[in-house]
Amino acid sequence: MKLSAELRERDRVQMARCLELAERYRGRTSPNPIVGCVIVDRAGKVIAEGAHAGPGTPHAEIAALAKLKHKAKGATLYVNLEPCTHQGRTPPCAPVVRDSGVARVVIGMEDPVPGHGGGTAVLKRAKVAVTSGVLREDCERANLPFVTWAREGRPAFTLKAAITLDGKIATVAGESQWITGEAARADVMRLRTTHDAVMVGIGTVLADDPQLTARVKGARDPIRIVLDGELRTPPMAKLLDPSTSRTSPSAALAKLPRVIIVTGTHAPTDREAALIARGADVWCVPDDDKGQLDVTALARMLGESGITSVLVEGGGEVHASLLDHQLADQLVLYVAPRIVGGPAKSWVGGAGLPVLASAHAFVFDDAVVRLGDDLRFTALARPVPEGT
Ligand code: AOF
Ligand code: ZN
Repeated sequence: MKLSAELRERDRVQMARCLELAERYRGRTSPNPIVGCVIVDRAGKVIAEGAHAGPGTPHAEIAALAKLKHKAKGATLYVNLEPCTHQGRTPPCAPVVRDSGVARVVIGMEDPVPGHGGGTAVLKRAKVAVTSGVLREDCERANLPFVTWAREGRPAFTLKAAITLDGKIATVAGESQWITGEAARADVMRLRTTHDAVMVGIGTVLADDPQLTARVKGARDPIRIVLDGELRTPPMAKLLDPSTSRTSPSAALAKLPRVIIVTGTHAPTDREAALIARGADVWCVPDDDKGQLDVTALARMLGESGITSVLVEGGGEVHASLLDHQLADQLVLYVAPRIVGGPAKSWVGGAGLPVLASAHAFVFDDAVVRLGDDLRFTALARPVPEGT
């Protein structure tokens, strides 16, 4: 079907609205996607909207159709993810959409979960007009965690750092609090509420004793993950204090522990019991002779647990390790207009790359945002071209 320019523009506007509705539940739907749905009548007037609120609750299409008692004759239904055909925690949506009498369905992107697609075919067989790929890039971007998890079986990792203009995370004397101002630090809290988990290295736990909770009214706390090759996390560390976090990012993740300490095969076992007694789970992953934990194995384990997004808050060795293993999916950098110079630590450690051509490559994403005196940059990993 050839669409008029006017209709194509209307499709984009309604798809953008679907993403806006979906966005309200970011951080609460894992391992499910964020999905929004808009239904318009023949005149183009919105008659119902819906969004998916988390595992076990109705999918977005069903939430919107329920407001019309599942009858939408001649209407157009917009949804940022192809309607599903599988029986999961909830029944398949495509047949419900088909039976509602809608004349047209506009989809942002196909379902990336193997075996969950096929909704388009179900609709087309019933002579429902289907348009796919409206704002596809935005839809894929909005569901980066879900798409990464569905395609690669691991969470999407966001590397976050607060840095000076010369890329440092501390002065030569180790002073780091605070590089960025209050507005940037408040934005980090928002990031924590929109990720399933927050991960740091043991160095950060020993230096800062952080809680790593969201501290936003009404928000849920992420699961806390510590990379700790030798189990040096003090049992009295603040992040192990049961009063620092009671909530879970989503109903499907509620069975997971609040804190996961990840260690290697060479860790002293006598320290484990004290950490478990404080409510943490201790996970063991392979490590090399330098004590480097296998982050690829960890990523797989996190994916198997249904964690689809992890905010990595440093330090530099953790960031370097994720970059080196092609696990840095997006970056959020808060840059303060200050310079400290010298050999102070930069936000990425490791051995460094000698050849510019092999530098980790990113594409700047959203516009730069001003937060008080600071700026926030976001970037997405540039996909490695096939065959390299
Ligand atoms: C959602 N929300 O609005 C749509 C989804 O097992 P379930 O019932 O939780 O289904 C999850 C799958 O359903 C998900 O992986 C995706 O393939 C499909 N579509 N999921 O959570 C929605 N439309
Ligand atoms: Zn569905």
